[in-house]
Parts: sequence; structure tokens; C-alpha cells
Amino acid sequence: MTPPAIASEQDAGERHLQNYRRELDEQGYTVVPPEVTGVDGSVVDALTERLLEKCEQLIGCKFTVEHGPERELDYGEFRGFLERISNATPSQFQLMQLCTYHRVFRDLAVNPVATSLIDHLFGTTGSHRAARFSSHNCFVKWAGDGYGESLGLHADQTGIPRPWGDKALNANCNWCLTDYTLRDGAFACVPGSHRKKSLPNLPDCVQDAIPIECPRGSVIVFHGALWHGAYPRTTPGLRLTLAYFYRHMAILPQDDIPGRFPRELAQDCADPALFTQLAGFGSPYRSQVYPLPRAIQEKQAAAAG
Ligand SMILES: O=C(O)CCC(=O)C(=O)O
Ligand SMILES: [Fe+2]
Repeated sequence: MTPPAIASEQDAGERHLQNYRRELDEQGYTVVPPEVTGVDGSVVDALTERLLEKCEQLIGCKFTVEHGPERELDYGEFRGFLERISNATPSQFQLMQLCTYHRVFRDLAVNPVATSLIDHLFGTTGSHRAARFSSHNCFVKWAGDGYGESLGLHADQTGIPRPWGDKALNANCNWCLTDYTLRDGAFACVPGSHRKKSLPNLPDCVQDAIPIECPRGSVIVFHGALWHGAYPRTTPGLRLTLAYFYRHMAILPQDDIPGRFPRELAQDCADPALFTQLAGFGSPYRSQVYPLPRAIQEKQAAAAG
């Protein structure tokens, strides 16, 4: 008997993802093109438009992908985090809590291809899925020092005590809303470094880093132990990235999504059940959720007896 078309399509899809899974195991990262995730040009346009709108609202000037910020930006005393490794001047900022902005950002957080690869990194799936959201951020970056000579190389699961195992404890999806090339300030990583299960040996490891070049709409999925950072942008305009950060359920979230994310928004997305599971709402230990028995009063007990 011929299996239903939908089942064979799913099987083909799963087989197709095998190559990405293998790459995740061997290299610690993989790049999935828009044709595979379904995040096509119109989705990238919608995400970009919403993001640039928010930048204008929060920062006070217009932003375009072609020209960057319309005015000079003043960071005051802020010196960046990864920038401090090489004493570089920040040439980017991050917006947080993107999934509260608009449905397009939530749809991306439950993208079936991306979440399936994230599941692979944590080694669990379905009702046993250990993956949870940690935070939903973006990087808006323009020409400048970037992270300086160190390329800001780091491992995302640095805060988790070692020894680390083979399975990831954090895992990341960097959605590229603009083309990634070396000159445009691409993601940098040391392939296979997740297998060292250690922090990067700066500055020596910089020579082993390579740029990940890919067209807009691609997603770079990577293991929390992978040594990564980025090259400085040397061209005009913006590099736009959404960094959707996941965690194993045993690890604390960066953003208190389980406690504070508006639950009604979780219902307004492409897969509310998956969003709810990944958000990690509803631990019964945050308040007295489980029912309690009532003590039977002596009179009642006597009557019953
Ligand atoms: O592209 C970058 O600036 C690095 C991104 C990064 O470190 C992250 O998303 O964890
Ligand atoms: Fe990172």
C-alpha cells in the first residue's frame, strides 16, 4: 500500500535534515537556506520592516538597510560586552524581547526546521522535548570596529559549569536578515570547536576562525559550545540578525519568558502548542497550583462513620 503523500513528504523532509544534523554534530554549526525553512523574501521584508520601525521608535532616528542610522549615535559610557575583549568601540546594538513585538517574530521562534535542529542539539524531541526559549534578540550592526581583533570569540554556554557533555545546554539560531559576507561583517566561528568542550583559547584560536557567508533569509544554527563571534563590517549600511537563543530546560532563561511572557501572545502564532511548550509556562511549583486535600472536621467524620 502506498503511504499517504503527507507522510512521505515528512519523511523526505526529515531525511533532508539529516545532512544539517550531521554538520551540527561534526562542525557545531550548520547553515540552512531560505528554501528549506520557508522563510522567504516576503517574511524577511516583514521582519526587517518591523525591526527598523522599532529602532526608530527607541533610538530616535530613521534606519535603513542601505544607509544605516540616519544620524550619528551616542552610546554614552557603554563600552559593549564582547567589544571589551579587544577594547573595540561598539558599532552595534541589541533589541530584546522581540517576540512581544509582533507575530512575525513569534512565527520564526517556532519554525519547524529550526526547532527540529535545535531539538537535535539537545538530543530530545516531541513531548520529551528539553528545548526552551532563553531569549529573542537582534543585532543591528554598522561599519566600525566590530568586536576588534579577537572577533569576540566566545561560547554561548560559558555561564554553565564545566565539564560539558556532547549535548548542547544552550543552542542558537542566528537568522540573517541581510546578506552575510566577510566585508559585511559575517558571523565568525571555529568549526568543530564545540568538541573541545572548553572556552576559546584567545588569541591563538582567531587564526582558526572562518567567516560564514550566506544569503539573507538563511539561518545559522549552532551548538552552545561552539567558539564564535563576528568580523567587523567594512561596508555602508546595516547587518541585521535575529538571535533566537534556546536552552535545555534545566538551564535558566536569559529572559524570564516562563514567568513574564504574555500568554495570550503565545496563542497568536503559527504553532501555539509548540510556542507554549518552548516558552515553558506553567511550572506547578511557581505557586500553589496542585490541589490540596481538606482536613475533615471531627463532627463530619463522626457523621460519616
Ligand atoms: O554575529 C554576532 O555578532 C555574534 C552573534 C552571537 O554571538 C550570538 O548570537 O550568540
Ligand atoms: Fe554568542
